[in-house]
Amino acid sequence: NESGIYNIFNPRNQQLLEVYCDQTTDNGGWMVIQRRTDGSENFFRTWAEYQEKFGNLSNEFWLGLENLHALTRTGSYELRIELEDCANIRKFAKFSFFFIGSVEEQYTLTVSGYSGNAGDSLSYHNGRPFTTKDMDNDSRSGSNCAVLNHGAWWYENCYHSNLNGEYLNCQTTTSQAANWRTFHGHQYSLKFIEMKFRP
Ligand SMILES: [Ca+2]
Repeated sequence: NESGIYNIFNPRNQQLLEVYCDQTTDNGGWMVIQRRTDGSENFFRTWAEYQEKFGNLSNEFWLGLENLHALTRTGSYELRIELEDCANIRKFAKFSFFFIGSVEEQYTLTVSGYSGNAGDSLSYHNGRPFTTKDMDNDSRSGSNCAVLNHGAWWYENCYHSNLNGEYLNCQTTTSQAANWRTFHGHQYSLKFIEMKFRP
């Protein structure tokens, strides 16, 4: 029951998948989807890269859209997002339902049932497919929101949150920052971000 790296059964391919579990926050049981801590990992990546896991499970990483689809389709899951600013103020947003669609659905995000103290900057993205710099599935005509905002997300036109944006270590200068609109606005680069889900 300690937080750390575990091997779990991956229904995607009947093999073991190495994941990070948070066993302390909010009674534990969380599988971490994404973490930003220091800017050491590049998150401005392609569609093919976002389909798979990348980064370091002990630090910055992304669990991969194919894994997320395979895992979230097995039951009913909730989502929790931790956000910390540079004054070490930590807030969270929690959603009582979370599901990632298949590749045929461009990994559409389904999320509902917000609670928390960070504000809801994700419901705007409910029902949206995933967009990367080389795969424009957003609703903004004539340009790609991932290219404009140096991230990869369930963009509409374009976003209320950009958690895969640039890690700029608390600078407040650009909408390309990894930010959450209802916590310091859309130009504030958060110091710590963690996304996780559990049954
Ligand atoms: Ca577009």
